Amino acid sequence: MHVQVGIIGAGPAGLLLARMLHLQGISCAIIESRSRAYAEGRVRAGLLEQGSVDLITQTGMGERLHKEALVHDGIELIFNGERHRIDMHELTGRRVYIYGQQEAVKDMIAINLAAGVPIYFEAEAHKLEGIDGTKPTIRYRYQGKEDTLTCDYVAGCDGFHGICRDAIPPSLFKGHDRIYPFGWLGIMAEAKPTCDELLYCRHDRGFALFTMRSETVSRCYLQVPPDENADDWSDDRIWNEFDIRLGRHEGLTLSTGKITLKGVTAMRSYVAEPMQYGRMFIAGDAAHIVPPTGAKGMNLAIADIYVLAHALTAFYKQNDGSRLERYGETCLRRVWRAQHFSWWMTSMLHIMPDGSAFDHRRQLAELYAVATSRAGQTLLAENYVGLPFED
Ligand code: RFL
Ligand code: PHB
Repeated sequence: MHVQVGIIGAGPAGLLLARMLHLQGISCAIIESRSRAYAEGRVRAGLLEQGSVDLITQTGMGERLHKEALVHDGIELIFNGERHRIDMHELTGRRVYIYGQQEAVKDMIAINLAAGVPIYFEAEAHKLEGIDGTKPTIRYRYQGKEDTLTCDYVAGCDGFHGICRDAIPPSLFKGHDRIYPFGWLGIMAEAKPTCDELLYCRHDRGFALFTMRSETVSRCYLQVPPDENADDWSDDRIWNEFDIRLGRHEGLTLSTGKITLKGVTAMRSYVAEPMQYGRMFIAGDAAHIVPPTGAKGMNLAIADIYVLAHALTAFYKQNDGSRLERYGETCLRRVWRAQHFSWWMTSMLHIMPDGSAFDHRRQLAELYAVATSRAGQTLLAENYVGLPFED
């Protein structure tokens, strides 16, 4: 089979790219190692920036999102026994949306398939050939057989554990990595949200985040040691810890319910440079990872695709390859801003296991500096709702 763009990975990045290319009449196909049910059931992100929602809407994939998403104007920071609200809409004119990543993925798969974009599920790409020439080939295994997809360009949307990033020659490649000495225990619960906005809590026992998926489903996270076993956390222990880290505040009571899912996620920051080699471009988690505190992972994947889809369109429609040449450079400006923001939110809100009394006092001072000054709140809000897309 031959297509103009061969896409590896049916996560948010690969699926959005397929949709944007299809709308421009550029042929593509997606190779995805997992089954459709697995890709649609994977619980991950939940917060979309306004710009991500606008792009999903413009590409005709926002119908269910606009019916079901919860729209948020602000967040709260809770520290030192105090609640501080940041009114992001008043500060920036923009909002954020709560809509489960797997719901967005379901919508994108259905719309791509209905439009006739081929998605090969349970097809594992294992080798790229000729990406430094003019006819790249993706080798993959599908239904027990070896197969090939030839294309003009390869889009590596295959997540952090994919194969594309490793196809960049080591002599040209640099991976910037930071591992954090803690992880997040994440739960999903049949419980109405504790508050109708997200609560980011810094407590001496560790960070806690209260978020949600709907008016009846809570999604909450606790800072835990990175190698923590989720099975060591009974439901009672989990709710008790959330109760302590939330603290006592007038009009705010922890809402509890049946826990339907729990798991521990490691926290890291990672950037691959460059994000392209020859005729291959990497996008989303294949190229960068952020700790989830800033809610940037899926949004960065979407922002990369905005750049890549426009660059491929300029090449095929106007014979202008200059945007493709600048793809990685353009993306990395935003990627490093999001890296800084995600690192900043993480370091400001988590307890460092080896932190001294000085570190704790300094951290509280920083939180006061942000939460009690309009300039500080604006810096946080502008980054949280998302920087404008550029291409
Ligand atoms: P994905 O979603 O990992 O998709 C990559 C796809 O590639 C497939 N694949 C292959 N297919 C064929 N052949 C191979 N050799 C392949 N190797 C891999 C995989 O099966 C998969 O389907 O990457 P993508 O598209 O770049 O999307 C990135 C996002 O998934 C990720 O950044 C977010 O989930 C991160 N994230 C959050 N992002 C946000 O914007 N807002 C949030 O609120 C947010 N919260 C989170 C998060 C991630 C979390 N975890 C579990 C890591 C909360 C958590 C707890
Ligand atoms: C989520 O809803 O899963 C979520 C929201 C905000 C974050 C991280 C995760 O910062």
